[in-house]
Amino acid sequence: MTLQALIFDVDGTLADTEEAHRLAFNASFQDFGYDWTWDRGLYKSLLKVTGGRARIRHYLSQRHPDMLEKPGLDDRIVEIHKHKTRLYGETLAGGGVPLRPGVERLIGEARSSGVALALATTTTRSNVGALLSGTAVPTDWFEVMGTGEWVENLKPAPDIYVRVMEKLGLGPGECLAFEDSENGLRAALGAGLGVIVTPVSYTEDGDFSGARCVFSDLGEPDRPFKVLAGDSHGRTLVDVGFLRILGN
Ligand code: XBP
Ligand code: MG
Repeated sequence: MTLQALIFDVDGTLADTEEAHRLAFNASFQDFGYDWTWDRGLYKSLLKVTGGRARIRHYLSQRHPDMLEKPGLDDRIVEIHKHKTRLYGETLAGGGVPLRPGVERLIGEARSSGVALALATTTTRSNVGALLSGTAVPTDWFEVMGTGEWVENLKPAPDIYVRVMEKLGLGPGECLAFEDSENGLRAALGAGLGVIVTPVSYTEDGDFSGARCVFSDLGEPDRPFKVLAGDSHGRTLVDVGFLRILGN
């Protein structure tokens, strides 16, 4: 195959953002006067439900089922989530969460090699902007930015990857996807893509069968990745040359 594009998930893959999301959810609940608190263990299990609004609804169905009967609950969830997004954006503006090892390097290298860049995420466009605003990677480097607003069915449904490839005008054999979670991996595999998984602490327990490779991160020249599954072909970092081999 000729590798034409790299499609990156955002949360967990570009940066380890889930802790900032968790704290923003909790702060929003507090500001709305609810005594709901998501600790790390609970949040890890709630991450199985992608998308903040669906996650809040799922939590209520599990822990506060009486809330589901309240009139106007859906509107209330939208308000809580909007406020959460504002708080999260404030935390991230100006580099609150750094990019993961190798991300800036690989993205820069793809650009200079003529390989297109795209995003396929469950989160909102404003959160992507907030994350990247504090980094050396501007949003306009991504030819396509597929965000949660684009699709009805969030990951693990393949829809977001299918839409992104439609916009790129490319097929799955010409692209590779980067994910950190089992839900993300299933979404990308469902769209027919080859996938490189770089888990974070919130997602490391996932079942990553079907991934081309699972690495601790993308690696840097002075900071090799750890191989968690798959064949690294003797490499110590993910670069475009290696991806061309993996894509085949
Ligand atoms: C990430 C998510 C998101 C974030 C929260 O999934 O599931 O919901 O946790 O962001 P992925 P929002 O990395 O697979 O895209 O509150 O904006 O949904
Ligand atoms: Mg992710």
